[in-house]
Amino acid sequence: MRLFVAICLEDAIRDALCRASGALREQAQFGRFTHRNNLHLTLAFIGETARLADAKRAMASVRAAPFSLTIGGMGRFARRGGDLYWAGAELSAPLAGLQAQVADALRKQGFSLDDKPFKPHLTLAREVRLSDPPDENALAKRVPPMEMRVERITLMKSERLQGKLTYTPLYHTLLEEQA
Ligand code: 2AM
Repeated sequence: MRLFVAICLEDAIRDALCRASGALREQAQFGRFTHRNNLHLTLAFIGETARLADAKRAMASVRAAPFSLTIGGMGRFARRGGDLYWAGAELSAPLAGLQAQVADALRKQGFSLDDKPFKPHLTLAREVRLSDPPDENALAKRVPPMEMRVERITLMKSERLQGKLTYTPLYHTLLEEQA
């Protein structure tokens, strides 16, 4: 199975992201837009594995306090064949600490993760082709700043069901105030 660890989003945030990606969809000649249910912030991508118990053990070892996540802005990663558009998330100290802890816990369980620096983003669309892509400043204004309280992280399974990309939560770790 294909696994990753994510922060799932509140409804109000999903709504705002859908508004921003809807506007992009109207302008685009082509794009694969993330379904509302699939919007998330990835903390670690595990990839294909059969070791679900080890992934859960890593999740269970994470100790972190709830924190406020700031989402906002939009950006673009240029890709051949169509760009990836994302909404930003602020790399605050609690988010960076949590991501590092999740990655360490997974590595301790023997998973090998990408060691590129963490760039928190919420993918809104892939393979987007736009004849006149908005410039960086205009894009940044398309998602207003929003905050949400992060109280759990989730181990997700990613699969295609009847051709549809489907994410299923398999395990949660609650974030709790640390003594
Ligand atoms: P992306 O949206 O930037 O592609 C599920 O695929 C999640 O894991 C997505 O948020 C995806 O990020 C992330 N991810 C990170 N590395 C990945 C990889 N090598 N292959 C697929 N997804 C990856």
